[in-house]
Amino acid sequence: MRRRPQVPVPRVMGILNVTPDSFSDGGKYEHVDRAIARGIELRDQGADVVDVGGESTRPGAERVPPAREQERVIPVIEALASEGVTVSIDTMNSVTALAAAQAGASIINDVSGGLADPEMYRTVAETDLVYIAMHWRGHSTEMANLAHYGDVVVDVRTELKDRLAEMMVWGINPDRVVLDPGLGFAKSARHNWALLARMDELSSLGYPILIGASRKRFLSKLSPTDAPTTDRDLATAVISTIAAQAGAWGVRVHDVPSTQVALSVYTAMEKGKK
Ligand code: PMM
Repeated sequence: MRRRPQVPVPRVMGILNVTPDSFSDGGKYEHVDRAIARGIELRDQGADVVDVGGESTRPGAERVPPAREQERVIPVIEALASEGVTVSIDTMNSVTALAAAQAGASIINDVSGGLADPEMYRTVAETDLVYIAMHWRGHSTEMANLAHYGDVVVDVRTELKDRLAEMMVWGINPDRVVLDPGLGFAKSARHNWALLARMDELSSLGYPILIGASRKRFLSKLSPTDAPTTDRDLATAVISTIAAQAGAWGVRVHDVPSTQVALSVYTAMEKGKK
C-alpha cells in the first residue's frame, strides 16, 4: 500500500490568561484551580501547547509587577507541567520566564521580542527553551500611537530581523526561535490583514511563524455590532486554516475545538491532492 505523506499542520496553542483584565477571557481563570482545570481542558480539546499568561496586554492595560505575575502563573504551570501538559509562559519579564522554566514551562512567549526587559535574551540563552519573539513597538498604554509604517510587512520583517541579530549576539540557539508578527500590537486592522496576506515574506526570514489573531478587535467588523468576543471564534478558525496554508508553525487561539475543525478541513483537503 502506498503510504500517504503526513500533512504538516500548525501547532495549536491554547490561551490561558490567569488575569483579571484580559480583553476576552479576563477574570474567568483568575483562581488557580479554575485555571488548572481550564489548562487540562484545553489539552484534552487538542491544544499542543497551553500558553499561560499573568499580565494582560490588551490595549491600554497597566503593567503588573513580576512578583504578582508569578503568583498568578507559577502554581498553574507547576500543576499543568506535572500533568504532562506542554506549557509556554506568556511574559515580557525575564525573572518570570526563569521561574516558569524552573516550574516546567518549555516555551517562552515574549510579546515584546526582548525589548521590554534587557535580561530576557540572557535568560533565553541560559534556559535554552523555545523562544517566541513577537514584533512589538511599545507597551499597551502607548502602542496605539506607534502604528505608523511605510509598508507594514517590510517594516515588521526588518524589525524582526534586527531582533534576530541581537539574539544571536546573546548566543540564543537559532533553532529554538519562533517569530510572530504581533497582530493587533501597534497595528491597525489594515496592517493585520496585510501581515496575514503576506506571511510568506515573514517566513522568508527562515524561521517558524506563530500567528495570534484569536478574538482580536480587527475581527469585530466581521460580526454584528456588540456581538460577544466569542463570536470571533469562527473568523479565528478560518485564519487558522489560512495560517496552515502559509506553513505557519503555530496558531494561538482561545477556542481550540473550532480551530481543530478548521485544521481538519485543511488536512482533508491537502490529502485530496496527489
Ligand atoms: N497576543 C496576545 C497575548 N500574547 N503572544 C503571541 N506570541 N502572539 C500574540 O498575538 C499574542 C500573544 C493578546 O491576546 P490575549 O489577551 O487574548 O492573550
